[in-house]
Parts: sequence; structure tokens; C-alpha cells
Amino acid sequence: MTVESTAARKPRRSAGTRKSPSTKPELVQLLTPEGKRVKNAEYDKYVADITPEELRGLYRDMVLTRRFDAEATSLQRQGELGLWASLLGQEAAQIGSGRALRDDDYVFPTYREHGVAWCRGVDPTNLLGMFRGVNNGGWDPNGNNFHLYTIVIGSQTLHATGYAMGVAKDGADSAVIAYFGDGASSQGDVAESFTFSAVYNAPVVFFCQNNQWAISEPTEKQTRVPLYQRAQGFGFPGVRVDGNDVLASLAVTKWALERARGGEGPTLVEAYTYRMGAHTTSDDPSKYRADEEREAWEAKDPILRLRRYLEASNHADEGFFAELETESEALGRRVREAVRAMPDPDRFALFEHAYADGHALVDEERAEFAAYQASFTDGEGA
Ligand SMILES: Cc1ncc(C[n+]2csc(CCOP(=O)(O)OP(=O)(O)O)c2C)c(N)n1
Ligand SMILES: [Mg+2]
Repeated sequence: MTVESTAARKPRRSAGTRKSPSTKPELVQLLTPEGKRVKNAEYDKYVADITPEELRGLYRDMVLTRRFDAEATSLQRQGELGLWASLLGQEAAQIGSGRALRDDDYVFPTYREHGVAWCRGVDPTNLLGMFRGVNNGGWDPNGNNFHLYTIVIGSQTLHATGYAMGVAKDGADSAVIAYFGDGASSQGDVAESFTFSAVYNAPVVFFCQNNQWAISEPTEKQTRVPLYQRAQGFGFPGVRVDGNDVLASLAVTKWALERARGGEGPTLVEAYTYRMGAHTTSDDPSKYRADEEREAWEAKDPILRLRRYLEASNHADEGFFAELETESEALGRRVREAVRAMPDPDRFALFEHAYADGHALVDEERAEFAAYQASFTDGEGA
């Protein structure tokens, strides 16, 4: 058979136009969008002893994280930050998974895990230095077992896997969690980390926030199968959780961490959620997605559904919500003031830390830069 006749009988379809075969697989949900608690035989036990106070705590975490995030977006618009990557819509996935962790667990985030950072106790103002361009990170990763934000898509899954292999060698019973996105799932680094973690039975949880978009690329362009099913081919379990349900995200992550601690190896958690805002402040999603899509997801808002549940079960009163509103505004103010007060970095710091003992070429470049700075008549430099 000639190539021509094959082509004539079976026209090739463009790779980008096919939908993944199953777009609606089962997902673990404990709270419906209307705020109703639904039973789940497998996962209920992980949240069975949760107290009303802890439920209010999860709500508070989500509200304050959203407030912080909104403030950061405004600060970018005011020219105080160069860029911001909003987590709007992903609060439940991040707070649920973040609150499942123990202090001695280790987190490897992307650049959007502001809610997880909050759970780890990283001061939110420290997240903003990199986005203002005054430092390269802003916190000590070992202070809260929360690694620096990672922009190189997917690479942190390898770091997490290596770290988890080390944890296992140390004989510790802590676990590691790596956050990444639906787009990152297409990276070779992620496939390699799946292979290594499976083969070495590393105590790591891969927490994929499928927010439906990788900048302007929809999930259909990343995969032919629901993402959580990828794990099966690597030899470990994968589960899809409603990422807008903070209780389900908490329960499923606890289960996955327990597996890791018990020597059962890696787990893939796909938190099915939605990026309600732009990819970053440099992006305009109206160019590539319909308003109706966002509106449909707004009806599944993670904060609203927990509020409905708290109200219906009399676990929170008006006083609680009013106090939280005041606390939110105070957080917004604190963040604004902290950002505006951030000192500019020393321009010459650029030349430090690349080599422990210095380097002739770096010395030359430093001298050149110093001459350039000195060339400005006001003495202030560029
Ligand atoms: C290795 C690499 N390739 C490309 C980019 C540019 N880039 C930044 S964010 C992004 C999309 C990531 O999408 P996803 O993994 O779904 O995460 P999300 O931003 O949706 O949270 C891309 C391609 C990058 N930072 N690193
Ligand atoms: Mg994404």
C-alpha cells in the first residue's frame, strides 16, 4: 500500500481538535456546590473528626488568601509589582491540601501556591518581593519546609522526587508534596519524576491543579485521558478530586500523604478546578475563552460553598463573618504598606553568588557596570 492511498482512505485529524475521550470521570466530592455534605465511603474518615472551629479555620484561610491575592493583583495594576499570578478560584485545592500537611512535610510549589504558602506560615508579604523584582525568592525554604517558587514548568516535581528519595533513605516518616499544573503534566520532567518516584517508592504526593488552562492552551491539548489516569501507567494510584471542595481536597490529600508515610509510594491527586482570573496580570483571557465558561465555574465557587455549609449547619454566625471581613481589610492594608516599603536591591548584588571564589569575567562585567553607573551626571545611576 502506498503512502498516498493510506492518506486517501484515512484522512489524518489535526492533533489539536480531538477531545479527550472522557471529559467527566468520577471525582471525589464531599461538599456540593450548594454546600450540602455528601457521604463518601472511602474518604469520609479523613474528615470525620473535623470540628466546627477547624471548618471556620478553613473558611478563614480561603477568605484571607483570596483577599491577599486580590490586593496583589491591584498592586500590580498600580505599578507596585511587575507581575502577579493569581490563584483566584483555586483556594479550596490549595487550602485543603495545605492543611493536610504536617509541619515536617516538605512542599515544592509552582508560582501560584499562595494558599499553600499561607498554610505553611510563610508571611504573605514575603511572596511579593520576587514579583516586585527586588529579590529572587523572599523566604528561607527551610524555615517552613516550603521551597521557593519555581517558574520552570514541572521542574519542581523532580526536586520533590529527589527530596522524597532522601527522606526515605533517612528513614523519616515525613512526606513530600509537589504542586504542578495541567500544562506541566506534558513536561518530560513530570514524566521522569513519575518514573523515578514509582520505581524508588518515594514518599511523594503529586498534586496537579487542573485549572483547565495552561495560559491559553486548554487541557484537551495536554492529554487524551483524564490526567489522574496517567498515574496508572507509571504504577501508582491517581485520583480526581473536586478541587473547589476544600473538605474533599483535605481528605484526599490526607489519604495520599498517609500512603507516602506508610511506605506505599507516590500518589497522583488531580484537583479539578478552574483558574477564574487571567494566567498572570500580563494575560487577557477574553482573547481565548468564553465568559460563559467562567460564569459556569463561578457557580461552583469554593468559598461560597463552604459558607453555605457553615450557615446551614449553624457552625458560624454573622459575628464570625463580620470579624473576618475586618481581618481581611487589615491584611490588605498590611500587604500594601509592606510592598511600598520594600527597599530596592543593591544593583551590584547581581554579580554575587554565581561563583564561590569570584571569576575574572564577572569581575570585568562588574567593573563595566560600575563605569556605566558612574556615567550618569546625577550620580544616581540608571
Ligand atoms: C519549561 C517552561 N516552559 C514554558 C514556560 C512558560 N510558561 C509559564 S506558565 C506556563 C503554563 C503553565 O500551565 P499549567 O502547568 O497548567 O499551570 P497554571 O499556570 O495553569 O497554574 C508556561 C507554558 C515556563 N515557565 N517554563
Ligand atoms: Mg493550568
